[in-house]
Amino acid sequence: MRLTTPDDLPPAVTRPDYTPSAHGVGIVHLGLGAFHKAHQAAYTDTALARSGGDWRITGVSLRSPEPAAQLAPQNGLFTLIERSATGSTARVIGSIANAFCLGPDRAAVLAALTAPTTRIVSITVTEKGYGIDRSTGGVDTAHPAIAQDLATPDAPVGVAGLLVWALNARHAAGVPPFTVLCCDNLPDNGTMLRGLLIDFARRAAPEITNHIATDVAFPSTMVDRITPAATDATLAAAEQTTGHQDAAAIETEAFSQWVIEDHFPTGRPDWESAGAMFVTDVKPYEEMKLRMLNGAHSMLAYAGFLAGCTHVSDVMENPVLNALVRRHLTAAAATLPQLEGVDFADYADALIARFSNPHLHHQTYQIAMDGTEKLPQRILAPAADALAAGQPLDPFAFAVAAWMRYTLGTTDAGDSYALRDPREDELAKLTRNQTPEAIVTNLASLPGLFPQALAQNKAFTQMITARLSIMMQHSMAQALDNELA
Ligand code: CS2
Repeated sequence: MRLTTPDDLPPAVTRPDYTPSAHGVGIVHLGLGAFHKAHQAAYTDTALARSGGDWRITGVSLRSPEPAAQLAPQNGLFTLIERSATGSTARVIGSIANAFCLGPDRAAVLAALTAPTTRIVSITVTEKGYGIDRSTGGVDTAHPAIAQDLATPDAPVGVAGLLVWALNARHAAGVPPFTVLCCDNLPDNGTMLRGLLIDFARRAAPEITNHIATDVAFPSTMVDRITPAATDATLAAAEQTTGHQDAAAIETEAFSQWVIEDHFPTGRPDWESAGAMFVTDVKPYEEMKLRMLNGAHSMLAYAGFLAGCTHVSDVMENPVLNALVRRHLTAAAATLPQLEGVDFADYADALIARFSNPHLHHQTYQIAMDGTEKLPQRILAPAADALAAGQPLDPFAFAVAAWMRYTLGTTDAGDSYALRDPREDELAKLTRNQTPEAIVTNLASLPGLFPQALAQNKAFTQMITARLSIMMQHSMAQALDNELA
């Protein structure tokens, strides 16, 4: 039988400690993917149990019909399997009240965005979902959703278009604005989204620009929970544990972290009761996580995938790669200002343990996607700081070379794979039949990617070229051996 009620679960499965239907909706979430379900939905579930409130979630996927098709027949319920190195637990989450897909459910989504009861709109659409021009901080007019929404702002399909449309409609109706909560792995994510919306509004609805700039809160957040894409094995494990079929089940790690700027003029759930940390400045936490966790992740994904490692835990079992992950974490930590109460060496140890978790089947290929959207904040910004401070650049040069090698789209054995990067056509043009030198020069001058100081630094580009040459002329395995020789 399908999971449709929390009332009929075996004792080993944790159920919502509240009556979901007794709580109204206060949050609209854009981007109803695995990460939202493992992170914000889980925090909200705990906060509802501990402190109550009308804070359930209307989840919206902007394009894919699957999340709503899986969740709606289950009344929004789903199983969250939490796996640590030593064991697994399962809980059923009750915080999602509605699950919509923007296309077919447009009227319901727009109604939710304009409802006075909606006080927060949170977002996880991945780095590429926003349509930010990284060189200006404004909109990328070539981004499909931005282009469409600028042309027809009254029928929005993307994040910027929907939010500006909804803030405009609320303002016109005298309804206070919602708080906009970006939960993607972007630096200074609240400020970034604010800049994007202001630029979009200037072009599409100038009369609302001032309201967005002065009256709308955009708290920044650092979000963390490693969440692999669900597989058939996930669904089978959920069914075995709960005794119910669950098309929306996901697996994640036991660890989770959420650091949030406490700026919610229209209220918020009691997320601290679920372990969230409220601070006045999220930036140092964000930088630590982006540069250490995500930076090491990207490096190990490119090098590991090409060295034949399917999962992150396989990477960690390879002694050379394991040592390179540690080296990368140390180099990234050296670029960070001190953060009170946090020891970066302990944080690095914890990351090594998390990456090594053998029960989490997190694919290197999943992390490798969208490299052009991830590299700037994860690898290139710390590399630029390391350059300015005279710190070692080899770890960053190796990571960049591994990404460049990956963009070629074939393994050392000659098998091809899909790149899955929004700029893959551009990448193909710049790299096809080129020498390592030309590839480095071409990719380093891609707009919005390399900070100028790095692109123009011969020593750094030569360090990348030397490594890329070995990767292309020999193999990733050879490059790995050379790296630690
Ligand atoms: C990963 C992240 O896929 C990726 O790019 O680096 O999704 C990572 O697992 C999360 O940020 C962990 O919080």
